[in-house]
Amino acid sequence: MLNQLQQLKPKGRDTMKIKAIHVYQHDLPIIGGPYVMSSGPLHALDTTLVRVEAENGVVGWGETCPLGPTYAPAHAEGARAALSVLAPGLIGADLTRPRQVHQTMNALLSGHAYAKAALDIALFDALGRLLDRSVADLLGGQVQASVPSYVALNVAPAGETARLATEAVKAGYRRLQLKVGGRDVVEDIDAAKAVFAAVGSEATLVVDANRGLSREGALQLSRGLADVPLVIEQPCDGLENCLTLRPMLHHPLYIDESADDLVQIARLVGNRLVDGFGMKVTRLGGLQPMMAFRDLCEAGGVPHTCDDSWGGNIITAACIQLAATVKPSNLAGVWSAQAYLDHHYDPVSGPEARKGRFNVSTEPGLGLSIDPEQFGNPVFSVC
Ligand code: 0XW
Ligand code: MG
Repeated sequence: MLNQLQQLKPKGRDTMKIKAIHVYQHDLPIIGGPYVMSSGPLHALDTTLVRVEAENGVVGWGETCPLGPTYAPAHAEGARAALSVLAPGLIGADLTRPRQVHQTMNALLSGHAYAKAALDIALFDALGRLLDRSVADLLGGQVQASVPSYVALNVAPAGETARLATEAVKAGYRRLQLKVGGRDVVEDIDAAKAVFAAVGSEATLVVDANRGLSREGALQLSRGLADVPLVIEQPCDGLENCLTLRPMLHHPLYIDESADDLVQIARLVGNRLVDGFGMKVTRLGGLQPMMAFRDLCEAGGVPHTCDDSWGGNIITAACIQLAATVKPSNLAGVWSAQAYLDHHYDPVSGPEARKGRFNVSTEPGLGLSIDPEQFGNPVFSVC
């Protein structure tokens, strides 16, 4: 697909160069909140949206929304500051060459993958519109027409968690991620046991501490739940803390926050050091590097999610389009913050899970139609 495009006559190429980049700040209050993880409650988040315009008028949208300033080495103002460094250097770049754009971004700014990802996603959206193909097509083609979603359950009393788990299973979800940590481990054990008693084998149960447990706490959790089939996700801070625990756990180990480098991930997959990943599309820099991650995990038979930390329709659509290209047996699920948001960026086509699954748009790009007016004036524009 891209190869054909890159054979276009030179005159046609100028029209596919980036003409302008607009960056918006947008508040995402959490409805039905707060969202509670081991680090505590969150009541609202601050997302950054990127609109890329090509010379021929084609537009693409990207998004990045850190989960507050401590979930990862990322924060909202940092995303916009990084984008202010990157954007000027991308004017005139060829949007049909995402690999070249990444090389340009890396020559302009080290790190800041979560900010680069917003530009990457916008370019894939624009390229899809240019070629009249979905982003999934640009990523190798979708292999399923819908993808499974999953629900994250707050750190909460056992009875409340079991009730919400029962509701989620009734709604069609077959994977539940129970947030643990930040309290006595005995309460986490009680909550997980209550959820298992409520839904049993109707759903895959994951307990995710978001780095919030000590090694001893993680061992106590696994031993206390030895007879409950579940996955333990990112129990402790630090990759080696988690890896050295794995032989002592009664459960499979997923890594999330600590999986932030493709070479390190290759080691984890190649040496069979983990059982899966909770993976954010923005963590490695967007859809371009996520293709390598996807293929590496498929080759190694290591399942993973296609999530992001937070965000609205744009980031959810990007996760869905990528997930649609993942071998179904290797896809653990697609989480979306949409259930916590009071609006869609695209009221007509904004992704909504139905019966625990997202339908995969086959429309060009991300399949969204977004009115920039809803976000007010850009924080800055470069052209
Ligand atoms: C459940 N998520 C995908 C959404 C929140 O950002 C946290 C994250 C996780 O698994 O850690
Ligand atoms: Mg996680």
